[in-house]
Amino acid sequence: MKTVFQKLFPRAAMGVACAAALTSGVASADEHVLVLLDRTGSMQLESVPGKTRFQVAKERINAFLDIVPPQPTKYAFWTFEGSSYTQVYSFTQNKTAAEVKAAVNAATLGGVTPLAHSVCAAVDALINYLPNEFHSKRIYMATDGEENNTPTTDQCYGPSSANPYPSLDTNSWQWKVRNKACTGSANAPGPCSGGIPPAGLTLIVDIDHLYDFVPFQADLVTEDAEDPRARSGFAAATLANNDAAFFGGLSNETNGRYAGITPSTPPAQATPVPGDATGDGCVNVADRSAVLAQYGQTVPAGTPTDFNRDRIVNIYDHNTVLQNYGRGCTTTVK
Ligand SMILES: [Ca+2]
Ligand SMILES: [Ca+2]
Repeated sequence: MKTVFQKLFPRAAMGVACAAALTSGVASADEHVLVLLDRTGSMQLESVPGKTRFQVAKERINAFLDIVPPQPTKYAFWTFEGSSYTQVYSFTQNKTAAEVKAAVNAATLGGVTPLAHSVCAAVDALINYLPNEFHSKRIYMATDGEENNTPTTDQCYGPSSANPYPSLDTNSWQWKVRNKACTGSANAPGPCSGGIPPAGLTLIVDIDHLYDFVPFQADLVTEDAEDPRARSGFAAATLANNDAAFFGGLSNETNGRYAGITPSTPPAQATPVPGDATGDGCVNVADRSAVLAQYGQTVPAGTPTDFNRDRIVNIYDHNTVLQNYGRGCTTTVK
């Protein structure tokens, strides 16, 4: 278990600790979640049929904010485009999930993509917010990738890695972002489990990646090598697939959740309803049964029944089903 909270409370004691907190009203450690929304121009491209990448990203963030969190949560909400990021809300503003949702829904599209710059600044914001207390820390980024505008003076500026994750080129932007998220320093490789000084904080990175998946077809590229359009198509596909490998790897290393959403992703999974563990777009008895079947279990990141992403299926996930019961269903099953 990687979060500070979970380090403090060993797995066997977790149920007891949660139960004690519920009955006594004693506050446990908080979770600090920085939501980072890509609002660059390419987010206007179509994702699943009838919805832009931007719309899908917004709906997914909305769904995340509708789950029942496992502990008190403080939110920050940033967007990025152009030359930098915008701090729409900082942690110290103490905004509610509903206020963050409203701001997410009001976000508009802009220009180019300072992705590395924004992620690394977000890591700093999380490290520096209440640095001497024990809290879980999470970045939740929705993006279509394609980093192209981090300032050359930035801590995480670098060329794109020629080699895909995990063999990232030293000093590439991907290498620096990965190091930053894991060790707190862009130029310091090290295990994500080592903890970021001074408190030994570990950071979770969740990424929703909205892109077009293009299968890797070496034969086709060789035959069409004379066609500039084929080459550029191949380059774009390589870029998207390398982004997918990097984002997936970074999420995995930090015990976060990666979701790749392409135009062929089933709509109910592209824009999930909170509480829908079965992925059919409807919250009903089947979802409750799915949660109960894994109740009390520690599960891998991304497990559908673990709505609040703390890698434990318990009362909070069950409450997420109950609070959203009937949502998305054409016929209500009680
Ligand atoms: Ca369902
Ligand atoms: Ca959970």
